[in-house]
Amino acid sequence: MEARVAVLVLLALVLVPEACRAERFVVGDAARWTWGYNYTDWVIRKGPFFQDDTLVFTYDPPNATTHAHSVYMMRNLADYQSCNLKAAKLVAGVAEGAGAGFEFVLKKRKMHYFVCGERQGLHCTAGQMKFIVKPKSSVCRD
Ligand SMILES: *[C@@H]1O[C@H](CO)[C@@H](O)[C@H](O)[C@H]1NC(C)=O
Ligand SMILES: *[C@@H]1O[C@H](CO)[C@@H](O)[C@H](O)[C@H]1NC(C)=O
Ligand SMILES: [Cu+2]
Repeated sequence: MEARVAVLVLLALVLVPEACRAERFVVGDAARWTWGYNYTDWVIRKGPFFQDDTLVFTYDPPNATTHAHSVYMMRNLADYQSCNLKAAKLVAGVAEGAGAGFEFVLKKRKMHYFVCGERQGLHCTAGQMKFIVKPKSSVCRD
């Protein structure tokens, strides 16, 4: 029985092409989620993104020496551009980026306006901690 299951798993791995699996991206790669990194540029280099891909936000919890970061989703482009957090939705709090980080699965094929919400929007305006992702419909990559 065990062997039969193992064969089935192996078969599934062989039959599903590598290119058709959702991927996992650490936002900012080695820079992680931090002040002053150009995430707009990161999105251009890493994209396109597909539905069911996972974005991982990793950042240290705040202490005496490190600044706090967070993840918010803006409601629309205007709020994103002006870094107006009034109607923004909290995605991950200041302590949620610790360790392996916070995972966000791109389930919907809509515009996702991600920003850091710290310092009343200063991390968004001056710190470049913002980016837009619109996942494509298929997880099959070129
Ligand atoms: C960030 O990268 C984008 C895309 O490459 C570029 O248009 C923009 O000018 C950059 N911003 C800064 C502040 O360098
Ligand atoms: C604050 O956090 C950073 C990053 O996790 C760590 O390297 C540093 O030792 C911490 N400092 C204090 C005072 O706990
Ligand atoms: Cu921040």
